[in-house]
Amino acid sequence: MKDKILKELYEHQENHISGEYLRKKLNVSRTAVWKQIQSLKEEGYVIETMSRKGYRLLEQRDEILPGGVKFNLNTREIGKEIKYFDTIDSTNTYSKTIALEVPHGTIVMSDEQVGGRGRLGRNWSSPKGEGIWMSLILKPGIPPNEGMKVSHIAAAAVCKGIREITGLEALVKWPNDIVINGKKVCGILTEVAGELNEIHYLIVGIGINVNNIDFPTELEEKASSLLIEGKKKYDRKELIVKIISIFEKFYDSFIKEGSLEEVLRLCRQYSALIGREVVIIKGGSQEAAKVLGMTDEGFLEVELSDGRIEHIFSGEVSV
Ligand code: BT5
Repeated sequence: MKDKILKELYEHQENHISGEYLRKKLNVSRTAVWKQIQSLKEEGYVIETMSRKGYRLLEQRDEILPGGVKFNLNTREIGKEIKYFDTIDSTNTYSKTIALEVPHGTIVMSDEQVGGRGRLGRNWSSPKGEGIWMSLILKPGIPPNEGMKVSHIAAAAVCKGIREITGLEALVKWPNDIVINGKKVCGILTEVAGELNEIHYLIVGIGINVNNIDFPTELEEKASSLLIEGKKKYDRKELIVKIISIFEKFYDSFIKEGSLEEVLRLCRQYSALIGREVVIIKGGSQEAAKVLGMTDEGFLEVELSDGRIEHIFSGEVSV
């Protein structure tokens, strides 16, 4: 019932709606309506209550409370269920604990992460109210070695979404970063649980620096945010809705038709690496190479200094 009340409030944000209207619409008592409104307020929704007029949802532009995302999404499955936190250690870590019980497409998001993770045990800085810190829980029924492709789908969706909303020239830095003017604005952490031949679930963690004004000293040189690059604040809800919608389209055509065509086209067109001289970091060693392209499998195709051509599956590349 709470969800239905929330939906009504979102749909009538311009006006107040009366307790009587809600009571009739949902066929419950006025006390029940009142109780649910109190409970929504406790969750952080700002609801104005005026005698004789009723209730109205007041939402600051930059809130990311789940209703604002959920009721603006037109997706089929992804984001139908949203778990929202003010603060959490890591949305990826939490997602793992609930993945088997929740439906495919559930999104976990938090206004802040205090233990945000990157790859290989690295940290991901996730200050409160400034970015998008979310994880998608997916159950695609594909072999684990295909998981990497879902990561490329996420990268393409984030890149396209950022471009459409902000007009900024976001590029995909293979395999999992989005950069603007050479600085990282987004990182993606895809984690897979399953057996040799089938994935049980896959968690795609997406961290986007949206309205960060500054960064810890150690990140200053390499990190940026949409606000810093675009010189204005962006609405995180709007970005989430756009990115999730694009993601579901790409994901569906991959799962249903096995097609990654549009994703690969975007990753190639907006590649931060193709055509450039880079350094490939493998374990402790480093090797200079020129990036030739991206294969249909999503590998990076490089030419090493001795002329050998290699396809890189995962790893670190610096420019
Ligand atoms: C990544 O790892 O880029 C993956 C980041 C994924 C974050 C999301 S947020 C939601 C979900 N929940 C999580 O706990 N994680 C996911 P990697 O390629 O290993 O990059 C990590 C490196 O990026 C760090 O070692 C820093 O140098 C740098 N870094 C840390 N925080 C950053 C930030 N906010 N912006 C840009 N760079 C950052």
